[in-house]
Amino acid sequence: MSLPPPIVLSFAASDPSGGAGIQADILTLAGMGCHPLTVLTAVTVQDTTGVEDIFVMDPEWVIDQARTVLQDMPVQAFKIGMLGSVEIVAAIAEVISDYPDIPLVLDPVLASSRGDMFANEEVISAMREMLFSQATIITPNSIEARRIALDHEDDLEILNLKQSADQLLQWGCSYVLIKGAHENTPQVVNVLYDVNGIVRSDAWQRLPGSFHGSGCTLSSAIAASLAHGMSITDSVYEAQEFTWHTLKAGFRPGMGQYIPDRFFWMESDNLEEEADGSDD
Ligand code: PXL
Repeated sequence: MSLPPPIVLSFAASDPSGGAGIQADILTLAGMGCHPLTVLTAVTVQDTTGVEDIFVMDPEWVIDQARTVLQDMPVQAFKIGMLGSVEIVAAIAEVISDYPDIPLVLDPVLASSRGDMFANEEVISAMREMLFSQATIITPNSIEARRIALDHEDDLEILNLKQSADQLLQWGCSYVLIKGAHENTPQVVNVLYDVNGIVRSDAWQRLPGSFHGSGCTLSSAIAASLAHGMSITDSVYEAQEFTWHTLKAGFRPGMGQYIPDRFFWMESDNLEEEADGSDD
């Protein structure tokens, strides 16, 4: 029997389309050689065109799912996606506070890429108060970064991204990765900040099309890299590279958005390319 791969526990919601949510996390973690443990926070009803309904889990069920697997298996990283309610934020905050040495990647999901809302003002406040100080890294897009940094929905343009990052870091997370896909720039520029300023900045070719699940893929890929023992800066780079390739290989299975291909590397062409590279 072989040794277990690194284990990552993801708290997230089900997306039956397989594009985002816990399904994205499972595919990404498996694609990056990790074993996924999954704690469901909610069940959504959605396809590739939009969200129709959300059923939020009872917080006791969230706690029970997590405690049961945590008592059985050692975990190398936590990842948190859609939360669903203030009570679930509190439940997860309580569980993970017992594991302060395990890195935590928090994707502060406020809405789907199509604009379906997943978090209200109360959930945003609860995240700031109970989860940010426990997070190794949070991964907002630029809209979420500005929104969470402010106490109200108005004047979203008054903060630049550096100011937003500084504000988010003040709530206690070690790193903030602000994703730039929504900014009006020729390339997509993702910037990693800590309290001293910019740690790294990576520019990627902007790909055509609208994707469903890119944020879940990126945050899970960071958690997978951390679970493999990589540093935070290397994890952030590795995860961006993995995610960019999943988008480049993305496919459109339905009538809506493209879905990232988390197993792009299994394409025979890609495997052959890699084999050629290793001969150098
Ligand atoms: O990408 C954010 C996200 C997270 N979780 C679920 C989602 C989405 C986006 O649609 O559906 C369940």
